[in-house]
Amino acid sequence: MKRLILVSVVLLLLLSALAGCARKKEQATPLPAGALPADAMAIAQERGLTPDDIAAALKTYMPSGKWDEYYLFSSGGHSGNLIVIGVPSMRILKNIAVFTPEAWQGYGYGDKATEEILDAGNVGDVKIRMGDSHHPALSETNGDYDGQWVFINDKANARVAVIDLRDFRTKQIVKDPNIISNHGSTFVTPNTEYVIQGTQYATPLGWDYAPLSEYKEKYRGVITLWKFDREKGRIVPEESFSIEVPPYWQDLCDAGKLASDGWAFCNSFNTELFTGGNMQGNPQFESGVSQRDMDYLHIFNWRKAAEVVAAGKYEVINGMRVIRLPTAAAEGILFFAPEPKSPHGVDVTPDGQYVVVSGKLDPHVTVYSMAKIEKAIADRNWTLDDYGVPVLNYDAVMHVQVELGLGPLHTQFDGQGYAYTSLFLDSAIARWKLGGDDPAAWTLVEKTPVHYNVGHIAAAEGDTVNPDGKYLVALNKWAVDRFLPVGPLLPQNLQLLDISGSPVKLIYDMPMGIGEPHYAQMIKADKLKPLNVYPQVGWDAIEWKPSPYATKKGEERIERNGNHVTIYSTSIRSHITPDRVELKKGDHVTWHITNVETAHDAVHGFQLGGQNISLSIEPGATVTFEFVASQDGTYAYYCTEFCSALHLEMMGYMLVEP
Ligand code: CUK
Ligand code: CUA
Repeated sequence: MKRLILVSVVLLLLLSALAGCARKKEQATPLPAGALPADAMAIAQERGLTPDDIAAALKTYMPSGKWDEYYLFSSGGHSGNLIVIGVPSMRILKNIAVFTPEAWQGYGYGDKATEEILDAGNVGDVKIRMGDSHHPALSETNGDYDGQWVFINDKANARVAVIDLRDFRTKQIVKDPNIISNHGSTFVTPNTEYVIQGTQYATPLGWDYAPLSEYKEKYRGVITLWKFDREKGRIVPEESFSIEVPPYWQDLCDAGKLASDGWAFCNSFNTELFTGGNMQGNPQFESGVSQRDMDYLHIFNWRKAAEVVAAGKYEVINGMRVIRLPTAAAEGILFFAPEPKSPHGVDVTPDGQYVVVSGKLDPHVTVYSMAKIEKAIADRNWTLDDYGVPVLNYDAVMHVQVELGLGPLHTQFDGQGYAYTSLFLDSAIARWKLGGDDPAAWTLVEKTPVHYNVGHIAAAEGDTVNPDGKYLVALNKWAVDRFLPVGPLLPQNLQLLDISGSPVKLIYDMPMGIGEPHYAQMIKADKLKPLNVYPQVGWDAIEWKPSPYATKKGEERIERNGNHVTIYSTSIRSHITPDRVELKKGDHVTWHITNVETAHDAVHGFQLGGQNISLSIEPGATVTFEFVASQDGTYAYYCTEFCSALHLEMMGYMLVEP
């Protein structure tokens, strides 16, 4: 009970810290005379800019036509998408539709291929058209981003999506058949062999019904290793597998690399096995799951797990191969290490030697040594938890704790031996030194205020074996007073920090009026080679091959077979052919449109009023949609991209005869 009261007090403190998050206006230092050419000086003086403001402007201003140095791929949170931003200018370049339909990209508004992608993520017979995207993961080769693919999870429905960076389009959504929410997702193994995904809220496998009184016996989590086939550019569910884990509410995960290659790590935060009941006289969830001093860092050997699956030691549950919990414990696949309660982020250092765990309720980060973990495993220096999983001796595996400040959440790295940790309650970024063998050498260096209540941070290639340093983006949860007011729902505030020197400098505020970003990853722009137009006219962008429905100019036609009508169309500046389509009420229509253009940016859109159809037909692409002409009448369809001076004329009539 005492502990519960303590927890409630801590939580109250958290809340008051949130409400009062520091909002001091910095004092402006005047610009020394002669610091700038006279005309620039006049602007700076008129706008009241400080030398720091001017330096920040010079670092982030991107002259017209110049390209940014990095791409930032930011989750769009509950907007269910993935947002592409240029760094350092912080200009939004694209909002890639992933889990949510998006009309401009023609995603989920008739385009058959995109409807099929979305439908693959349906839950039973419920069409899911939303998502809570959290963690993008760029594909890696030898632990470094390779710029080919990016993956992202949907926490709300336990799904993972594959996005192709040749054309920045979503190509696949997979649904985990055994869990209903994920969070430790997505993280790739160093050569993108697997995309890692962990459960968040435990349920019986397959989210079958079982009363909460049977939580301990029946509820479970899984860690799923989705096999990625680079050749096909697809996750292959038949080659994927899950590892059953106790219902401890797994949180974030990270893959090992170099010294920890073959391993992966996930936090957990409900080893209490608490199940709520705030109307039945039980404590609130936030107290109930925070009673024990320690939760468990999950340490698992995915390479060994793959061998165990190959040896046939699994059960197929709802179509997925699952290594059951006793097998995982017995085969040396799964270990726990105690970690200070209610941890959030877990991040592996660039050399793979250390695992950094941040606890929301602990001002320290706790650093584990991979060498010590391996030694403790070899020495069998463990006790068993209630499920028979070895719990390694904390003192044997914990390397050092570094006190950083209030509410540490997530950690990134630069190439200079520094780590950066977001401090949610302090609204600051801590820069601290990775010390190596000597625990005394791990020290806090400086703290930089951000605005406000920072969640994830993303440094340039900051979670790879080879971080770039240079820039760091703070993805802040609260914006409060930073921007012009827009009503009670405020934009997200992404802040850019220059981490190339000391002290760290805040150089840009970027309001983003889309969803809530969680994690983001930043990749050097020259690693990406997106194409300008599809490889040939009549291209199927999802299957990545010529479309069987490609239509050449002059070969447009309408074919009727009973009440099935098939239309083969083309679009080119400034007409759609055919521009007259005559149907009968009840006709089943299959309509293919090929954009026969090969010019860069010569995109034609297509919207058909009254039918909920919106397509994007990019240069060279063939797109198909189907509908039933269930209502007679006269309809207009037209191009939605202002593609030429005669764009408004790019239309057609569809007549549906009663
Ligand atoms: S979580 Cu959102 S701030 Cu989903 Cu990675 Cu930590
Ligand atoms: Cu094509 Cu407007």
